[in-house]
Order: sequence, then structure tokens, then C-alpha cells
Amino acid sequence: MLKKKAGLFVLAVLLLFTVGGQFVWAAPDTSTSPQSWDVNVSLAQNNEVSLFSMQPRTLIIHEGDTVKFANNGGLAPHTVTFWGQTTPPTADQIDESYAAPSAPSGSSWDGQTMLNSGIFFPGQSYTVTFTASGVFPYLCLLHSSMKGTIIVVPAGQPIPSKDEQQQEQAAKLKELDQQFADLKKSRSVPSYEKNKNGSITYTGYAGSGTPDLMINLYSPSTFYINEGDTIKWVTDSHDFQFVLINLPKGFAAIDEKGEFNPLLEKPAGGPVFDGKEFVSSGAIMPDMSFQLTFAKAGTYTITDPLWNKTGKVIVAPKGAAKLVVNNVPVLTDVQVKQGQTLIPASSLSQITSAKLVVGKNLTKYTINKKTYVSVVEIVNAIGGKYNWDSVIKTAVVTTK
Ligand SMILES: [Cu+2]
Repeated sequence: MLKKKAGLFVLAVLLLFTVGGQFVWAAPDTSTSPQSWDVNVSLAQNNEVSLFSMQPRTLIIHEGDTVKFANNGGLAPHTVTFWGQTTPPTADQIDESYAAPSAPSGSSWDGQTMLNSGIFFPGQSYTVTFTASGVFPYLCLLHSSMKGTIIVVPAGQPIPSKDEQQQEQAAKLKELDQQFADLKKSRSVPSYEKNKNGSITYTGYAGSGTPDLMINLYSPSTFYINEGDTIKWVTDSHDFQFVLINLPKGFAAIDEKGEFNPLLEKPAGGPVFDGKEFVSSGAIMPDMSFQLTFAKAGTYTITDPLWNKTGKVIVAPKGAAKLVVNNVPVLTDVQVKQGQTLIPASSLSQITSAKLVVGKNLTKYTINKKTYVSVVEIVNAIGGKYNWDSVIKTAVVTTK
């Protein structure tokens, strides 16, 4: 019976890789001596993005092989939990007892019982020797999107070699790099809607996530708004996110004892921000949001001291027109006169290093004895695109 079962698993593995067609199975591994394999239980890339998943998601090994599950993330604890042949508990049955390992690291496992690493932190790992064939799904109890599968094949049967599985993994990581770049770009501009009182509510992300990635960025990283406007931060990240303004000096997210700063646990300040008060969103989980109305012009830094990221909110005076060049706010006195967007001639260098002469290349406009130039004329002279968004009173220029 056991033999027949193992045969089916080999067939399943073969199907997986012929149907998927991604493996060029050049040198199958038919080794009979035990090997060690590695799985990243999350993997910190840089401060902007982490693999918040099991990598590789699917690993094919032989009976008797050992897998080291290593938490290579930057901050979050995880678990590696196999239900085996047991009935998985419901979400509300999972209590503190699951924080402890069901068997110590280094144990052998036959796929029958539950095997739970318990909570382990970055830099820590959990090692398992798989003694029976089978397809064994597992997950992290703290982050339900973190799932993986270990496929165990009888010793001596062919499996893709370690090199091939590593190449496949490298290709996947490249794909994820692109996924990150695409998402970052698509969220670099906020969405917005106009409120009944004429103010604008912008929506951005306090953190982003895909099934494989956790993106540790405010998107957009800079908001350019007017007094009276509101920003709503949402998140589809895997873990809670924060928006804090005017942090107390020496603020630490986690103290020496590993405890959370109580200021992170409770929302503070708002819903209208006067420019001076301490504001904390509290923990923003996926499907939650945090909203703040900015009453005073100024430039404010927003901070997430837990994930160590910052962003900016630039608030222009009420009703003032704004100029954004290549996604970067240009802070200057923007005037709209007879359908023309004008900026002081003295601000020309903030847009271009090209030598444009007022009165020769650019028409001279005078308002209150000050010299202004037309943004459209500048764009025409240096090449690029100009768009006037009348809802948010913003001239949007792209020169590259
Ligand atoms: Cu996790």
C-alpha cells in the first residue's frame, strides 16, 4: 500500500513539472544519500521590500532529507506548521499554545501528526527530517498568505536537482523584482475624490503587499495637498502599518524588553491635524484605514517607526494652485491667469537647467510688480507633457 502511494506521488511530481513545463529536467537527482535543503521563511531584500512568503513555495526532496526553514526576514516572527493527517483547528481554536514548538527543531516527521515550529524570529530556524513520502502543505499561523508545500519522494526516485530547483527559484525572484517595480510605479500617484465642501480626499497606501511580497513604502511617498484636504491611508500589506506625525524625541517602537511602545497601540490626535500635535494612526490592518485632515500649510514627515519608513505631506495654502514636475512637487507661487499657469521667473531653475531667457524664449508676465513665466511655454521649449488638473488645481508636467 505504501509503495503504491509513493508511486502516485512520483507521478504527481512528474505531472507538476511536465504540465508546468518550467523545468528543463536536465540532470535528475536520484540520490540515495540524505541531503539538506533550505527554505526562506520570508527574506528581507532591502528596506523597501521583503519576500513575505515561503521561498521556494514548493520544494521537492527525498525521504530522509532534511529541510532547514530559516526566518530570514527583517522583523516579523513566523511559524512553520504542518497539519499532517490531523484536522486543522479553526482560527479561534488557535491559542497561545501554538507559540511553542510541538517537537524540537531537528526532529524527524512522518507526515502523520501535526508538526509546528512554534514562533521563531529573524535569525532563527527550524529543521525537520522528512521520513515518509507525500505532499505536505504547510503555513505560517501568523500570516495566512504564507503557505508552502514540501513534496517528499522515495529515496532513489528522480527529483529535480538542487541546482535546477535553485535556478527555478532565481527566475521566480526576478519575476518578483518586476512585480515590485510595477506595483511601486502604479501606486506612485494617489487617487482622490472631491468632497461636498470643495476639499479633496486623497487615498494612498500605508503599506502594500502581494501574495509573495511585503512592500514597506508609503505610496505615494509624498502627498502634495491644500489646507483642508484629507488623506486616507489604506493597506493591503501582510502586517500592521503605522502613520505617525511629530514623534516624541527618542521614540522607540519596541523597548529593551521587546514590548511595544504604548503610543503605538492607541490612536492619538486627529481627525484634524493642526500642524503641532502628536498624531498616531494606531495599528492599521489590511481592510482598515486611517484618515487625517490637514488644517495648516507646511511640510510634515510621516513615520512608521516599526517598519522604519518615512513619507512626506506637503500642504499648500487653501485654494493655492500647485505644480508637480516628474512626480516631484515644485514649491513655488503658482498663479493661474487667463488660462495660463504662471510661476515666478526666479523658480525657473527648479524645473529646468536649460538657459531660457525671459522676454526672448519666454513671454514676460507681470503680477504685482513680480515677473512670471508660463509653465506651458517652458514645457514647449524643453520638451515634455503638460496637463492641468482643475479638480486638484495642479499643473502636472512630465519632462522625461
Ligand atoms: Cu508569518
